[in-house]
Amino acid sequence: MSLEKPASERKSRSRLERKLTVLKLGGSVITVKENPKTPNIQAIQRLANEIIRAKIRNLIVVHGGGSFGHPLADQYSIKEGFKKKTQIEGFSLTHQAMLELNKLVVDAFIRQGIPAFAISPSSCIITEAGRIKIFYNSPLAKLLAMGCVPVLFGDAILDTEIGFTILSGDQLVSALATRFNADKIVLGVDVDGLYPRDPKTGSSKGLIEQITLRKLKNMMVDIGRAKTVDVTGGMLGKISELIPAITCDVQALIVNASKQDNVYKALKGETVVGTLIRKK
Ligand code: IP8
Repeated sequence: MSLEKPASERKSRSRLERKLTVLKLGGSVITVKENPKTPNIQAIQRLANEIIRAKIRNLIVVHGGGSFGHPLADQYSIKEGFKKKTQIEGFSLTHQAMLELNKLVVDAFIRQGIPAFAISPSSCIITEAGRIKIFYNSPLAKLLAMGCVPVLFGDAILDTEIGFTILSGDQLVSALATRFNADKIVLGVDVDGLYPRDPKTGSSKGLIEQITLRKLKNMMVDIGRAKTVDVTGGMLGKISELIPAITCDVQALIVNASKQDNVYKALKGETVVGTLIRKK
């Protein structure tokens, strides 16, 4: 009796062992943040076009909540956990809103010829006090082996300690990159990268083009000591979620996905304006 796996399974494994990119499309890029449940269809279509043109083989896409998930999650305090019955409606509504946005994204991808396949994080992940605890990732692995592009999203999710919570797309990106041995994370946001100061308050100077994990952590400690708010417009908080993946040698590239061809260039490995974070 041969213990060797059938040829089909061997092929699947070798595909999975190939390096992979995890792309996050920020909610502020693919939705109009000021108007509840308003997609930015133009941006979604442009990004779909950039992805297909980049001809990336192993790719997982995660998108954020923007004006679909966040207003409802805030209204019903979903992140804080299950405290009163009236929140259950909000838990459902937040998830449904994310499904609506996910459908728009996946439809646009399929129209462009991307073999996209929607995966609901709440159907395969359970958190413990807000951190991913259980992740049934076999369907995702099989989809990748088949050449599909799984498309996930930040979601309203069940939690072993607090009943339910919000799983951010950023935590999900990091977990996916680590579990699937990615070599690169591309974080598509609505600013050019990491600044020592918030670009939204006027300063456009001083974009950090490259930073090591050690320097990044020092920067976070300094900001913590100064007890100031996150001076990078929330960016440091997002990046702190990526630390587990960067520690495992995954490179993270932050680019402005609101600007034409930045995601394309980042996926292709071409020179692009942004911030590259490496372990060393
Ligand atoms: O926009 C949160 O994901 P994010 C999604 O990546 C929800 O923080 C449901 C608010």
